[in-house]
Order: sequence, then C-alpha cells, then structure tokens
Amino acid sequence: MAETKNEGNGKPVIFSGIQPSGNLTIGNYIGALKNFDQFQNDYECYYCVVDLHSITVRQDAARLRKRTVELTALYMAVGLDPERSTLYVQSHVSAHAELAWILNCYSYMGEMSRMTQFKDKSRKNEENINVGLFTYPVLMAADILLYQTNLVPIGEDQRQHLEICRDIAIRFNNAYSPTFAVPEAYIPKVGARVMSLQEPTSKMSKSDENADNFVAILDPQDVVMRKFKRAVTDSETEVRYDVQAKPGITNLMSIYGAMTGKDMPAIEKEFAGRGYGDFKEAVGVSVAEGLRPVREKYAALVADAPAIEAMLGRCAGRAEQVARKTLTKVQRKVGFLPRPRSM
Ligand code: ATP
Ligand code: LTN
Repeated sequence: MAETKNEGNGKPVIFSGIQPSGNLTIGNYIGALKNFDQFQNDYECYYCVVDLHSITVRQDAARLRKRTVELTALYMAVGLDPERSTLYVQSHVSAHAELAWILNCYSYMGEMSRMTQFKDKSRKNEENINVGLFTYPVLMAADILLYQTNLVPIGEDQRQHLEICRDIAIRFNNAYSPTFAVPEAYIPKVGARVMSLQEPTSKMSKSDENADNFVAILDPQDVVMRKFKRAVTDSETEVRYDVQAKPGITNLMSIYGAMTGKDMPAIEKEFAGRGYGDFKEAVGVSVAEGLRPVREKYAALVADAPAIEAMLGRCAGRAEQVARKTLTKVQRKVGFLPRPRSM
C-alpha cells in the first residue's frame, strides 16, 4: 500500500473544486465554500477553479476569464490562504486533462449515463449535449485522484460523482497495483442541498436564469432582504420542519440553521407563534450579516487582479509538481514510454 500514501508533509489531503460558471450562490457557500477553511491547518488542501468543467456549457471567453479571477478572490475572501492551501486554476495544470483521457478508457458508458447531473444538464441544454458534459465526472475523478486525495468537501448533488470517482480508483488499483488513494466525501449535515427560493423542490443553482431563485454570495443587503421576503412558502403560518409538506419553509430553516448554527427544534421554538414575515426577515439578516465580511474582503481582493494572477501562477507550480508525480506513475502502469528527458 505504500504507493498510495500521501507524499509531502504526511498530512491527509483535501481537494475540492468550483466552476467559474456564474455568480456563486448561498447554496455554493453553505454546501461547500463555507466548510473549506476549517481544513487548512490539519490537511494539505487543494482548492481549484475548475474552468475545464465550466466549458461543458457555452461560456463567453472574456467573462470566463473574469469569473476565474473573481472566484479566486472569493476563495480568498472566505479565508483560504495561498500560503497554507494551494489555490489554482485547473487548466493551468495539464495533468488534469491528461489523466482524464486515461481514466475515460477505464470508465463505462453505462455508469456515466446514470448520472443525474448529466440528465439534468442535457435537459436544460438540448441544443448542446456535448461529449464533455457526458464525461464530466471522469475529469472530476482525475482532479481528485491526481493529488492522492482523502477527503472531498462537496454539496449533496456531487455525492454521485464522488461515488464514480471511488469506483474508478478502485478499478484502476485492482487492475494494476495500488495507485490512487480512494477518497471519501465530506458533506455537511445542514445545508448540503439548498433549494431554489421560488421553486423549493429544485436545487438552488448559480446558472439559473431567474435571479429570484438564488441569493448570490455577493448580493448587497437590500437585494438579499428582498429575495427572502419574496421566497415561496405555503398557506400555513407555522415555522415547522417538514420537507414534504413545507419545502419552502424547510429550506429557509436550513439556510438559517447553517448561518446561525441553531438546530431545527431551536428554530421552531424561536419562531413559534410569530408568523412568516418575522421569520423571513431573520433569515435575510442572518445571510446578509453573515456574509458582510466576505463581501468586504472580496471587494478589496478583486480590485488587485494582477496580484491574484501572480498568486495563481505560484500555486499552479506547486500543484503541477504533485499532479505530475501521480500522472507519471499512471502512464508507466498503462504502458507508455517515459517522457523524453529533454522535455
Ligand atoms: P451550475 O449551476 O453552474 O451547475 P452549481 O451552482 O451547481 O453550478 P458548482 O460549481 O457545480 O455549482 O458547485 C460547487 C459546489 O457547490 C459543489 O460542491 C456543489 O455540491 C455545491 N453546491 C452547488 N449547489 C448547491 C446547493 N444548492 N446546495 C448546497 N451545495 C451546493
Ligand atoms: N463537479 C463539481 C465541481 C468539481 C469538483 C471537482 C468538486 C470539479 N472537480 C473535484 C470536488 C472535487 C460540481 O459541479 N460542483
């Protein structure tokens, strides 16, 4: 098993990625981003801006470049420190695409066809169901496996992709010899699936066309308050957790719980007999105030794009070294000649 041990400083490894495909929502924050910074001391952390994934849906080139820098600034605004974590852009490290190709040859049409995200996105982009969208989970597996990752903090919607990643790792390890660490998902107990504010039976998504469906992390206070005020509820008046009967209220309770640390019974008690108006106001305040420091830090960071780009360059070098090591091992096992030394 020695080969699958994490190299470097011996700490276990965290990897996660977010697509620069829109304005990040409080779903992305509560389900993923908010949890990233707690790992920085005890784990070797890699946090990636997955631009290769984002082009599975058409992107405007200039906007994609801008969003890549902005997402990096947001990573830093929530407390990720490039001295302690490797913050980098996926397309800067070509090993991701190279390993993805190899793993494509160890993945099956049947297992990819079952992916819910593929089915959803194909439905939403009928005019562009490209092959990249289909093999998206294989690229995600390559991201994770290149770094001998132990733990992957993600929202509930990515659980299925993580399962496939584990299957691919185990399959490859069994076909050759232990090559990849087999990662576990880290999915938060509250807020792992934040729902749309207008349609609380579907997931809040940053690429949603209707901006009333989501609250962006960077939405100003008045916008946050207005969106929560308009959020769909039900015809009762009682703040009670019930996913089936009260999806709107239940979603708002989860958001409030994630922002304040209060559990569901405590929230029910706090708002007993107070009606939805008061409750929505409190949810809005918890989000707007909770995110104020993030908005402020972000504004300062994003103003200096050259500094962000310089940092990304340094981190890409760090990532490249680790990724190349795993890739070289894989290339040797599948039977490729070593790369010529002159390269
Ligand atoms: P898109 O709408 O462009 O597909 P997205 O909003 O689903 O994007 P991703 O970049 O795919 O965002 O996801 C980044 C992280 O945020 C992932 O870990 C994902 O699980 C998490 N996440 C996304 N949406 C939610 C949500 N509604 N609730 C909780 N976590 C979420
Ligand atoms: N597929 C993920 C983003 C993503 C990711 C990763 C998450 C790409 N590579 C590796 C965790 C680990 C998504 O759509 N949210």
